[in-house]
Amino acid sequence: MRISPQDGIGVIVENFDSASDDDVAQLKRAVYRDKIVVLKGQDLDPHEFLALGRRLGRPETYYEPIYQHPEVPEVFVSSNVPKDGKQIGVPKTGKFWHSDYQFMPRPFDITLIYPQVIPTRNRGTLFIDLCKAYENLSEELKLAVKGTTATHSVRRYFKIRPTDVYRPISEVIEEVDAKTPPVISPTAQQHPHTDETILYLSEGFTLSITDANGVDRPDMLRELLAATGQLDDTHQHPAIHLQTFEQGDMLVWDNRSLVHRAVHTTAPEPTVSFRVTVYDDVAG
Ligand code: 7UC
Ligand code: FE
Repeated sequence: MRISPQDGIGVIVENFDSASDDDVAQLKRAVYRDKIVVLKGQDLDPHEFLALGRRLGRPETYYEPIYQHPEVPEVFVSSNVPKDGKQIGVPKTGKFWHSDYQFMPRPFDITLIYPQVIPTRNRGTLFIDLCKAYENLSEELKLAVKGTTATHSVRRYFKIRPTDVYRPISEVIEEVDAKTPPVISPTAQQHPHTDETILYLSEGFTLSITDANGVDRPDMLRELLAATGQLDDTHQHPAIHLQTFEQGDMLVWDNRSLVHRAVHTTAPEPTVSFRVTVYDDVAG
């Protein structure tokens, strides 16, 4: 296999052989070191895609069944294209800054996205490296973050399911909070593979920051989100990396240290992508 750098964050990998243990080990190292890997020339059905995911870790099935691929539930489907007249997966997923499963007790370690139908305009995924974001904080802010915790929840971005139609919204919200209660984690945390410090928060899922005295700090949350680039609605902030892709590309990224957001066309263009998410060998 051949690894070459790309502009911004990440590397391009060509001639990857998923049957080769050496290629898989190199790919994993690249994911942790370079954060985003663009695997070129992939031609896989959903079963083969899942098998590739298994080479990187233990796949986890998304907890809400509406997202699951009808034949391979471990494959998460983002799609606005009906199949045989039926909606499969969920349209317009992830259109906000987040990391995958950040609202769960154990967020995913590695995400693999395999675009199937790619729109002609406004395609791609935006990324921000939260390790770089921490590094770039002022010494004063780094000190202030120490000992604080961040609370994450899916509450603001939970998608109404077809079965929720005509249910009172309060009941749906209660169900979301019961099934996925807010999770609390250190705002600054160590990456187990690289030892970098991650400023672990997102505009979409992080509800609040609590300081060492137990005081809610909305001011600090805003300041940190702004510093990372997540409050820039023009998406021109220098920390934002636009990852584009073409047919046959697969994106593999370090979900611990990146936040991302999908770019979705405003025009009603068909868009389909498959996703597999895995846990690696670090206990958690
Ligand atoms: O529909 C979506 O945007 C899915 C989102 C709430 N969760 C994706 C994830 O993996 O955390
Ligand atoms: Fe996502």
